Amino acid sequence: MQLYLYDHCPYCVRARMISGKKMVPVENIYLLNDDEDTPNKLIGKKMVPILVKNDGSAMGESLDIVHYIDQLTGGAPLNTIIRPEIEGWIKIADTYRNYLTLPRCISIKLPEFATQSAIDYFISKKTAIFGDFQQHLRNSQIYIDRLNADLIALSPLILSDRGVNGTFSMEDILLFPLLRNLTMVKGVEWTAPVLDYMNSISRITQIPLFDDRTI
Ligand SMILES: N[C@@H](CCC(=O)N[C@@H](CS)C(=O)NCC(=O)O)C(=O)O
Repeated sequence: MQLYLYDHCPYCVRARMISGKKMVPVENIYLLNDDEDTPNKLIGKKMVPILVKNDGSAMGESLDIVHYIDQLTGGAPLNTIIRPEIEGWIKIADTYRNYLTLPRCISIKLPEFATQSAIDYFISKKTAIFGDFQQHLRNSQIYIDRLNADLIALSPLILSDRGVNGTFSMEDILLFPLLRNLTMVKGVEWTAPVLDYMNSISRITQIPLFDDRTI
């Protein structure tokens, strides 16, 4: 199977997590961000992740892909219970995380931004939705302070470094991709429980963090 994706895309990380954890062989194909033709041809819209199954059919929507790969392997399906505290934490982080990650992800040598036209496409599209990147970079400390406080609040919700609710579950599929993206941000004060959790899930799912290239 092939997974069409961008490295900075948290929805794509969901799909990578389940294939990594369940050791289902999937070939990652990184698209340039301005490649509209490939996704349009596969699923009729410009969106990733896209899984091309062994029978050649294409599937979009990250959670559909997670469920598909999960059931392929047999065994116990992922626990899909999401604690309201985790849902609430994600909702709060969603209000500012893009202001930190969108202006940075174009500068850390990701495959989807290998050309200037891919970078320009992304800046133009995301600026229209989220506002000016330079402004967000200037305001970074405001969002980093918020994140630091939120990481302290998240720490007691992490019950194990094998999975935020004790074992690998849907909570990890929703939470880890957001945290992973935030590892590209310099100056974040990661608490020990969150850091242990991220390093462990990174190992289990074979998805590297961005902590070697913070800006
Ligand atoms: N509901 C979709 C959302 C996927 C999504 O928003 N993907 C973004 C990348 S993070 C995308 O492809 N956006 C179109 C674009 O970047 O042009 C899912 O869960 O798979």
